[in-house]
Amino acid sequence: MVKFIKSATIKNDFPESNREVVFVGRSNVGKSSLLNALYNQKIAYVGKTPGKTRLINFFNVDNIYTAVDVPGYGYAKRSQKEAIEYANMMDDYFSRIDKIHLVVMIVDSRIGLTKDDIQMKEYLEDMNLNYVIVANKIDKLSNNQLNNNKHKLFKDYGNVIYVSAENKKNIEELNKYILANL
Ligand SMILES: Nc1nc2c(ncn2[C@@H]2O[C@H](COP(=O)(O)OP(=O)(O)O)[C@@H](O)[C@H]2O)c(=O)[nH]1
Ligand SMILES: [Mg+2]
Repeated sequence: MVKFIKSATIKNDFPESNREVVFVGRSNVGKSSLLNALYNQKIAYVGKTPGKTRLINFFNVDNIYTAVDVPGYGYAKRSQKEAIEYANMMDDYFSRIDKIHLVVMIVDSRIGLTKDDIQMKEYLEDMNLNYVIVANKIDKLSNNQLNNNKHKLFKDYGNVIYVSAENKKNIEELNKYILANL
C-alpha cells in the first residue's frame, strides 16, 4: 500500500526516512501518470498545467521505501524568482544524498534526452547517484518507431526501461527494477 507522508519545500520539513526512490523528469513527461500507474492508485496529480506542482511529495511504499515526487524541471514559464526557489529546493533535496537509493529519470520515448534532461543526468552523475532512465509514452510509437528510437535516440544511455503510463506496458518491469535496486 502507498501512503502519502507529506509535502515539503525545505530541508527542515523533509520527513525521516532511510531509503528513498526519487522520480524526476521534465514537466509534462508523464511523471504523475507514471506514479499512479506504478502504485495502482491515484496518488499523484495529473495536471493540465505543466509545472504546477511545486512541492516535494513523500510517499511510504509498502513500508519498504519512500517514493519522492519532485517538481518537474524545464518549465519555461517560471519567473526568475520561481526558478531560483526551484533550484534551491532541488539542491536542498539532493543534499540528502545518503538517503537516496535510486533516481528514476523519466523522459519522453519519442524525443530522447533534451538539453534539460542531459543537464539533470550530469547533475546526478556529479552527485554519484544511482539512476535509471525510463522512457515513457511508448503507446504513442509503433514497434518500428520504438526500435528506431532505441537504436538512435537512446543508444548512448545504457539500460533504459521503456514504458507507457497510459496502457501500463512494462510498468511491472519498472517496479521489479526499483525493488532490485534499492
Ligand atoms: N499517450 C500517453 N500519454 C501520457 C502518458 N503518460 C502521461 N501522459 C499524458 O501526458 C500529460 C502529462 O502527464 P502528467 O502525468 O501530468 O505529467 P507530469 O507533468 O510529468 O506529472 C497528460 O495529458 C497525460 O495524460 C503515456 O504513457 N502515454
Ligand atoms: Mg505532475
